[in-house]
Amino acid sequence: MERTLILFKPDALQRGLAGRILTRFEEKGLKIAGMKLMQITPELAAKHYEAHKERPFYPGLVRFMTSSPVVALALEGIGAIAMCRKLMGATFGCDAEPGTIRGDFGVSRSFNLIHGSDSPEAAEKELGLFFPEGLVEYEAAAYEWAYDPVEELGREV
Ligand code: D4T
Repeated sequence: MERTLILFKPDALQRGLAGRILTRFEEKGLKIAGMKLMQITPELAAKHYEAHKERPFYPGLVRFMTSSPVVALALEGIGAIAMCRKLMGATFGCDAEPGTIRGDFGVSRSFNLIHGSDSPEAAEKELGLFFPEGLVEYEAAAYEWAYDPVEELGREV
C-alpha cells in the first residue's frame, strides 16, 4: 500500500467543494489514513513548496496557500500517488480534462483546488510535514471488496 498527501486548497474550501472532492477519492476506493482542517503557516508553505522557491509564481502561491484554511488528507491504496494525480487532472483547471477534479471544478491557472504528492519521495516528505504526529492505523473493511484479496492483498487462499 502506498500513501500520498492531498491538500484541498483554500479555494476548494471557500467554494464549498471539499465534500464533493473528498467523495471522488472515497468512491474510487482510496482509504482515508489522516484528515484535518488546518491553517498553513508561511514557514510550512516555504518547506512544502521549497522546489518552487525561485519560480516567478512562488510569492503568489505562498500568499494563496496561507490565505485561508486547507484540508490535509493522507490517502492510502495500491498505486495511490499516481492514481490521485490522475483523478486531480492537469495542473491548471483551464487545461484539465473533464471528469477530473480540476477539469470539472476549476478554470484558474493559480487557484487549482488541490495538491497531490507527485512521487514516493515527495509523499514521504509531505506526509511528515503535514502529519508530524503520524497517521491513524485501522483496517479498511472496503479493501476486501475494492481489491482482489488473494491477488492484490496477499491473503491466503
Ligand atoms: P501542486 O504541487 O499544487 O499539486 O500542483 P502540480 O504538482 O500539479 O503543479 P506544480 O508543482 O507545477 O505547481 C505547484 C503549484 O503552483 C501553482 N502554479 C504553478 C502557479 O500558480 N503558476 C504556474 O505557472 C505554475 C506552473 C499551481 C500549483
